Amino acid sequence: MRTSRTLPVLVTAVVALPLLAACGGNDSSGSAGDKVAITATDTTCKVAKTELKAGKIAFAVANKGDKATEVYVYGEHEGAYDRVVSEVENIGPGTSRDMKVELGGGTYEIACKPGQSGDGIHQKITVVGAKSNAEAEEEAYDREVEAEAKEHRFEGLDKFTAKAGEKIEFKLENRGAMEHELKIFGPDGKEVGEVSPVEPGATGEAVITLTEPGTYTYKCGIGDHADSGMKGSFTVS
Ligand SMILES: [Cu+2]
Repeated sequence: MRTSRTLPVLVTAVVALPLLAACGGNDSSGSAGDKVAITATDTTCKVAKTELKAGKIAFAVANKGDKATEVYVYGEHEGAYDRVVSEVENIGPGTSRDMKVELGGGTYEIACKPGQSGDGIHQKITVVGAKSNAEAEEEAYDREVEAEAKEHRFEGLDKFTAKAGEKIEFKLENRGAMEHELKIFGPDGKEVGEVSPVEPGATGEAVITLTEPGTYTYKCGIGDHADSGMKGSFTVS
């Protein structure tokens, strides 16, 4: 009985130590722990630190605006900041989301897009350190296309075209009641990549480089979905 009475005191002491440690020794102002805060409103996009160290960086995005927002990290490509390195979408008003990305040395732009459309509000950041590694480059892409799958058709791809060499992130939102996937085939009929089967209500993605010009075809490879209408084509020029 005696020993059990002293136990809560001990637990309190142990818990209190890490809390005290967390309060001191934090040298980076404006960040939550090791995260770099991005505060988005309907008219501003504030990045707490604009000079960062190369490596794995966690941004904590807080949407303090009235509209849903999305935040992008753009890398530089031939003088323009239009190479998507990372993004987080559908951040509702009053909510926060984390965005983790590995950045090599160089300059980047962070863009908040209130209302999830347009070019957004850009803030340049400088990353100090070694140039980006191959792994991070692999995840970067030129732009994205959003498609939806239903029984039995794809939507969002009928007007899609691309230029040869473009690296596209295909995003597939499954708005149907069955599992669907998106397989893409090059002009020679060989598969160039796929968004693996996606559960109803979920979203899947794949970054695919459209190397050769020509007519590409796509389909859902599950069951007889393609024959029921889940197929199509697009042109790469
Ligand atoms: Cu399907």
